[in-house]
Amino acid sequence: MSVIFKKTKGLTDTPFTYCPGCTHGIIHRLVAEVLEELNIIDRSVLIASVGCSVMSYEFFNCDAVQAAHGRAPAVATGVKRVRPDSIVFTYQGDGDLASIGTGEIVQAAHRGENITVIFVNNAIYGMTGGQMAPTTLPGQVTTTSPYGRDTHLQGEPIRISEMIATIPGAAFVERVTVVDPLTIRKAKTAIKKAFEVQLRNGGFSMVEVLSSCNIGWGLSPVDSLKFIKDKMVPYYPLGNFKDKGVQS
Ligand SMILES: Cc1ncc(C[n+]2csc(CCOP(=O)(O)OP(=O)(O)O)c2C)c(N)n1
Repeated sequence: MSVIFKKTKGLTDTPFTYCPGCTHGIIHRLVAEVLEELNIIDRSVLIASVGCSVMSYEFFNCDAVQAAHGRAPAVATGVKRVRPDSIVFTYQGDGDLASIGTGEIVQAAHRGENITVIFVNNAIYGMTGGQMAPTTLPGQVTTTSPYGRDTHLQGEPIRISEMIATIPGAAFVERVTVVDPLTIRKAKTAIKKAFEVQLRNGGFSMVEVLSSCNIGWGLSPVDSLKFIKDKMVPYYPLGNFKDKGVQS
């Protein structure tokens, strides 16, 4: 019997620690498949961040470094500069990248670091109990905004992709999601392009993935995907925000 689907070599056999229904697992698989298809597993270095994906160094079948909260782009900079033949990517949540690590991501993009950033935006701090993040939607209830995010007090959520796309050093910036087969395919295409930019020494590349946190949001897995489509996408439109075309 011919094999039509098998697990990618880009992942180890370690079971994921993610909650059932969370889309981190889908994003992991897409990244791992891209590493395999580009034949770069052996020279890839993951910079794991802090958050639900803190254990991702156990899941990707490549070398990895664990960075302090928000500091993954700085660690990635060091690894890439010391070992320029490596393919270096960070995997960061929105609490990590858009809050404590805002300075790191902006400066890394400004320097045009030849790294790839996978930015997983689930609109809250998932691991620590569902607190409000800079990306929490207006009116969204979290454990630290029980009456909903008040934009007069807490400001509007940060649209990271749009902001990073304005930076000259950013070569490729795209926002995707993983709520159905079509969006999953598009997400994989964007992730592949981002790695291809790095392979061609094109500079900074980032893919933002709108992701679910059904436990933190207090929704079922199915309703969480609906929440992404109905609530997140209108505020965080999907699409490409920057493409210098170096990968084609
Ligand atoms: C310097 C520092 N401050 C705070 C924390 C606590 N902390 C751990 S995970 C986390 C939030 C992570 O949220 P996010 O990046 O959105 O990832 P998610 O868990 O939602 O995937 C925080 C604040 C920490 N580990 N280190």
